Amino acid sequence: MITHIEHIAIAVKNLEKSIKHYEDNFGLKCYKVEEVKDQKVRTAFFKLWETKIELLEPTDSNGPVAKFIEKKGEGIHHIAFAVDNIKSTLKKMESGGIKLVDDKPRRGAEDLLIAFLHPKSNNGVLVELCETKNPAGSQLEWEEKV
Ligand code: CMX
Repeated sequence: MITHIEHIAIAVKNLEKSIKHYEDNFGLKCYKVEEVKDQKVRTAFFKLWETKIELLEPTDSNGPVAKFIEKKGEGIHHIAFAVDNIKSTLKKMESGGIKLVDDKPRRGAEDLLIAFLHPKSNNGVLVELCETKNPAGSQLEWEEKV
């Protein structure tokens, strides 16, 4: 049901400084900066084949990334797995006893359908499931999934 690692997200205090770090020292190219208002973050994306590195900078001290940095400092915030069908994956996870943060998919960065699984159910790692929009499907079909 998991096809690949969609992204690895890193919590950072200063997005511009961190973008420069990954560009200058790792030779990666940031292709997009996007604010996700409801998650209280600004994000920056780098592509490495089919996997992305996502930097997360908090925009509000009450948001999940600000709380994470305050508690643990900068570092890996979550791992996101790409799945073919997020709804059925969530159902399967829940029936297997995994604690869900989101019991139904919602829209995340890059216009993906996403849902988080609680770190307490995954060896202390926050896990995100992502289903990419089917390019062949209509917007309506996609909306119906949310
Ligand atoms: N990775 C591992 N553990 C984490 C964590 C993370 N990213 N975030 C929180 N935790 C742990 C805390 O350390 C804490 O553990 P202890 O009880 O052992 O101290 C526990 O989870 C509870 O943490 P909290 O600070 O009290 O936070 P909440 O319970 O209010 O929320 C969580 C935790 C995971 C439900 C919340 O952060 C969440 O809903 N996350 C999903 C959304 C998100 O992270 N959005 C930002 C990214 C958005 C994007 O990529 O676009």
